[in-house]
Amino acid sequence: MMKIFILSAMLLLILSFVLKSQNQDVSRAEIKTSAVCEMCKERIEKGLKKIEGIISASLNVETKIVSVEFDSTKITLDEIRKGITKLGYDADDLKRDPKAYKKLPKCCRIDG
Ligand SMILES: [Cu+2]
Repeated sequence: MMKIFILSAMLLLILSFVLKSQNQDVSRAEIKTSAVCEMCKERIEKGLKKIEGIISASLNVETKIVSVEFDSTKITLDEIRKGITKLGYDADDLKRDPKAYKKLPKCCRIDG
């Protein structure tokens, strides 16, 4: 009896895992930001990873491009761009949020 219980519990676990991975639709995107230094990199990467639906974020300081992996069933590319602007940075054609920008350390502001 116990064996059957454990077996069915395991099956259920596997099934839910498979369903979960099927429901996820992983997309990749590259977004141009206005990051200037390592601190910006950290802020953007950490800030993005906190957003639901974003799987990974990696910014290249030299190109200012952040590569994002996200679950497109949970978040859209535009919402990710908006998330970046709320951190105080431009994202492609979207302008940074002025309030968030003001809170950035001086070295992270483009116009000093
Ligand atoms: Cu910076």
